[in-house]
Amino acid sequence: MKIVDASVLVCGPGRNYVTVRIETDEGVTGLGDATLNGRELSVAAYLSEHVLPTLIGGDPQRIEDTWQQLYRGAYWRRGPVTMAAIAAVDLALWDIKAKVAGLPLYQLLGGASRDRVRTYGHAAGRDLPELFDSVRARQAEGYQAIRIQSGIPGLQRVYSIAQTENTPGMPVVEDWDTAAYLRHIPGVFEAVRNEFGPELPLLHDVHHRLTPQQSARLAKSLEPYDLFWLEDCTPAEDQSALRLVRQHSTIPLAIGEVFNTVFDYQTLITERLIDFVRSPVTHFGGVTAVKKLLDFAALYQIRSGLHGPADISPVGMAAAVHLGLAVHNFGIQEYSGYPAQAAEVFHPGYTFTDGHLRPSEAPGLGVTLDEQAMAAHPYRRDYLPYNRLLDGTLHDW
Ligand code: CS2
Ligand code: MG
Repeated sequence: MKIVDASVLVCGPGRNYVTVRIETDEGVTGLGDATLNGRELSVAAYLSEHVLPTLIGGDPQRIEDTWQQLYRGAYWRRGPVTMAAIAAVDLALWDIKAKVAGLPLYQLLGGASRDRVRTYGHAAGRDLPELFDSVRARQAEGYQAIRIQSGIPGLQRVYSIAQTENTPGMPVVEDWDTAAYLRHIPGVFEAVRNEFGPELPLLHDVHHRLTPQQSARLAKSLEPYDLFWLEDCTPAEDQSALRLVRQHSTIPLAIGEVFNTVFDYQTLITERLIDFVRSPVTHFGGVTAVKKLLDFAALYQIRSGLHGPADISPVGMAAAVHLGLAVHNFGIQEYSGYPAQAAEVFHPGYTFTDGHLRPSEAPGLGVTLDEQAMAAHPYRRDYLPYNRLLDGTLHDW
């Protein structure tokens, strides 16, 4: 079996997605997700200029060897662009291998360790009534675990709360004030617990905005509300930052959605500074790399909580669901759904019921693409927002 074609498909059904399609001489096709939010075309160019031409004529069954060649052979290692590109190829090759075997991907990863994959959804509101409505809406959709994000008094534009109009093609600038945030958030969790009871698993994402000292204070103040996890409290590239948080709190910690390799986790895992790894299957070198990460984490009783917002395409999400069904140390899967137009392009195969995902039983990842529909949704340049403090200083994500 040989690879005869490999291409990059870029589309924008409600938001931008980059997909890799690898074709073999035996007519088996594999799909991979190469989406890197706000930097989409850099991965597309990395693939089409530097990676995909080297695959033609190669053996699609040699997944590990292809991974090593793309990682070690390029000289330039790591980084989100490189690792998103490697992930996309890796996913497409696993898709092909599982289709050739006639099995859903999870069967090649050891088979099912559970019946279904628990997810968490996103609730957010500018104030408590809006937030409570949002929690109820997620519960009505079936979610049994919910991430809570809230507006902050005095701040007009807070990430994932109020949609702000931006100059088309330019990033939105949002507001941040750490002192106001630290004052407000514990009361939000107290109110949510009082309203929804002690059993609903609650999560919270800090988006890397605090110092270790501020994070330790927040973690202590949230302890009475029994969070499932506190996510990304400190800037992720500083692994030692979580030592201080750990010394002061038993709150479960999750981090890693911006990590690209296991080396970003080395201190965090071996010193047991976290409880959940957050990397997506995409951006981290694919199923091959995340499976190894999870096996390493399992030695330290650390579980998965893979990144799964709408900027992980349904192709990447399908891979995460197969992996989540298979690995023993599964924790929870983020799943926030997709813009309605995405369903015209991606037919993901997996199903979502009662807050749980189940992979397709079709061979491979189980995802199919409608390329005609794709043509109706072209790419449009778009950015993530960023933050400034009230005096104009640029702040951490
Ligand atoms: C967030 C993401 O899902 C999460 O936990 O942190 O929404 C993140 O902001 C985006 O994926 C950035 O692309
Ligand atoms: Mg996050």
